[in-house]
Amino acid sequence: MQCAGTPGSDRADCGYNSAVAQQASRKPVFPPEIAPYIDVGAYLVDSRAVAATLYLDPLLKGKELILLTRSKQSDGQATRRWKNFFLELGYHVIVIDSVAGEGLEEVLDYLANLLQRKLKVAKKLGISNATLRVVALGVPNVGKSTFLNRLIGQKRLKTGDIPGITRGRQWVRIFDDVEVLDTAGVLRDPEQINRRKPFWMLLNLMPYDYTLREQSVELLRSRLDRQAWLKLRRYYKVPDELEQPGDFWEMLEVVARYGGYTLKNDDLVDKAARRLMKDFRMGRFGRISLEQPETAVITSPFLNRPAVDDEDAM
Ligand SMILES: Nc1nc2c(ncn2[C@@H]2O[C@H](COP(=O)(O)OP(=O)(O)OP(=O)(O)O)[C@@H](O)[C@H]2O)c(=O)[nH]1
Ligand SMILES: [Mg+2]
Repeated sequence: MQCAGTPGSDRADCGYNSAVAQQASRKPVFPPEIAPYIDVGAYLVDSRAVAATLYLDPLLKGKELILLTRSKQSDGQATRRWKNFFLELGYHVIVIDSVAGEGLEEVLDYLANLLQRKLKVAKKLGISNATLRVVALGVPNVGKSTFLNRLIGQKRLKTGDIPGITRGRQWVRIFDDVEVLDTAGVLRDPEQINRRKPFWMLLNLMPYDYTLREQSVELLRSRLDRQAWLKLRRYYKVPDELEQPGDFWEMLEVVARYGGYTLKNDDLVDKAARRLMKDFRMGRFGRISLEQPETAVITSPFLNRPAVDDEDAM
């Protein structure tokens, strides 16, 4: 398989892409036969690009817990509207930030509540040691392992800022009666992967790929409101009279000008694009959401009302 990184890109990029191909070929991230024993499918979804990072597994229908993560980096109003969007569909949803610690108490309360209900049902059936089983799911690098480490309260699972850190599955007992399963990134939507990729590259959910740079930069440019542009202008020391960039090229010219170079060859275009995307991720232009519930293309094939959440469903 050909590596899709920049020509001459390192082996890590190529390794990632073969992992992508493997998972996109519908290799399950957990054995389907364990689905009936899982109580909660905790879906980590990036609150900056909810539709582009959303996957729901039909095997866990009715057990969804949607976690809108990295809340400190997304636009708060957009995240609230996304929360309402899922609530109206009947899903349970919690806004979290695993690094800042936001929303984790609410997750623990939610799990404690489910555990109580499971224990009650188990007692009725004469089962003495019931365990609540939670599986963390989501696209590569979205923050599954970081979230679980925060729940556990220790760094038990390997994390890192490149996609593909978790390769296999790992069960971890977090309390006497709660177990969590960490999984590798799920990519089960081969038809829609190309639409999602520019978002993923912006969010560092996949390695830099020069063939996507125009789409990714244009995506970001088109989402910059006046306030974000003013922040960017200040950050890159752009003269006040300069108009907001009208296209991908003008956008990169701003970055290059700040760096003291011109976009005279492909390497320098890449340099400017990488720099812009990194600064966006670092929050230099403020908290930006790339998708809004009213306009986003939502393609997760399994997005519909979950089953009625009652004790019998446990
Ligand atoms: N600011 C912020 N950073 C986060 C958050 N969650 C994860 N990260 C960062 O995102 C990067 C990826 O986190 P991981 O937990 O390794 O992601 P993953 O989904 O397990 O990744 P894979 O195992 O590669 O699929 C790390 O650098 C984390 O510090 C969050 O809520 N807020
Ligand atoms: Mg991981």
